[in-house]
Amino acid sequence: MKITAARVIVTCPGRNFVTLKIETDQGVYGIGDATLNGREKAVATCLEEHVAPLLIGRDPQRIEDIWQFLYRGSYWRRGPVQLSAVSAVDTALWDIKGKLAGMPLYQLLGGRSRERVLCYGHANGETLDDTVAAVGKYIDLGYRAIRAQSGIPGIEKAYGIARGEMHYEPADAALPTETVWDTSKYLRFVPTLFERLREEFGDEPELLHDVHHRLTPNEAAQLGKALEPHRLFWMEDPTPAENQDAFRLIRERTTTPIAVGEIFNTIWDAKTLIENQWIDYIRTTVLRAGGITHLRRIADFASLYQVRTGSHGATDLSPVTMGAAVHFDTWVPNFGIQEYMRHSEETDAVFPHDYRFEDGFLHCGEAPGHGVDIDEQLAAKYPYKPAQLPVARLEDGTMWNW
Ligand code: GCO
Ligand code: MG
Repeated sequence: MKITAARVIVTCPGRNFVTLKIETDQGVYGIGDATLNGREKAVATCLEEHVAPLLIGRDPQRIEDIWQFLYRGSYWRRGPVQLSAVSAVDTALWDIKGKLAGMPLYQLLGGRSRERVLCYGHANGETLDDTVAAVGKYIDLGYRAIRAQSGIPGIEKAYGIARGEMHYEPADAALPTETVWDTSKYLRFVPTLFERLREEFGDEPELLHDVHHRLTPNEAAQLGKALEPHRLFWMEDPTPAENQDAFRLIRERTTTPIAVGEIFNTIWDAKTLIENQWIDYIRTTVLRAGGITHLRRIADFASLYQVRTGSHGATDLSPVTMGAAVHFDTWVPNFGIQEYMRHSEETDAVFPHDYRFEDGFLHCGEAPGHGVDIDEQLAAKYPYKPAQLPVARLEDGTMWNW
């Protein structure tokens, strides 16, 4: 059996997506997601110019060997562009294997560990009251776990706040929008938000919050401590994680659970965090961290240290990633939670899929492979539209972490 083509499809049904379609001489094809928000063309070019030619003529059943060939064989290991490309190939190959076997992906991995997959949705609002109302809306929709982000008094554009209803898309302009950040205002405000949410909704709903890399380790420890009475499910990305040792300072000062890893590309980005048990949840995804093949390795390593999975699932990960993720979550023994930011109707139409949300949980389907396809004719109607992520500066103009 041979790979005959590896084609890249770029489409923008409301937001940009890069999709890889691997075709074989037996008519079976597989789909992989290669979307890297704000850097879509870099991955598309990497795939088209450098990776696709390496695949032609290879046996698509040799997933592990192709993974090793692309990772070890590229010499330039790691990095979001290279690993998003490798992930797309790997996801497409697992899709092909599932179709050949006539089995859904979770069966290939070892079968079901659970009946359904707990997921969390995104509630956000310009003000505290708006955010409380948004959380209420998610509870009405059946969500049991909800991430809450709010506008902060005195900060004009806070991370995570949607302009429209339900769909938050940070990549909002061809050139990065400049936002202003103020740590003191943020630290004063956030505990009041969660105090109010517990008052309104009681102990039952799981509440999450994304700090989005804005704090120093000591500030993150202060926030974690202040949030302890409100029992968060997790505090995400409290500080940038290039220096994994920084998390010791947070861990030793607060019991608020910590989740990290949506931008990680390999196990090496998380190794110190996991083996020291400085985090509770690892957020690596099928798309960013080497596909099913490598994500499985990370999850197995994490399980030795009682670290559970909590994969990234923002809208910039296409339904292809979401489909593969729900299969992975259905199997992975040390599953924690799955982020689920619902896609727009236009996006769902371009990517027909059989996973579904019901009653606060996601369910994967039984179709062979990961169960997500692409309607190429429809995709062609939505041409690529340049959009980059914002940047943040302190009030004096200093560049900060967005
Ligand atoms: C999350 C993420 C996203 C990112 C986005 C960047 O937790 O869902 O932080 O909101 O900002 O995926 O492309
Ligand atoms: Mg995040």
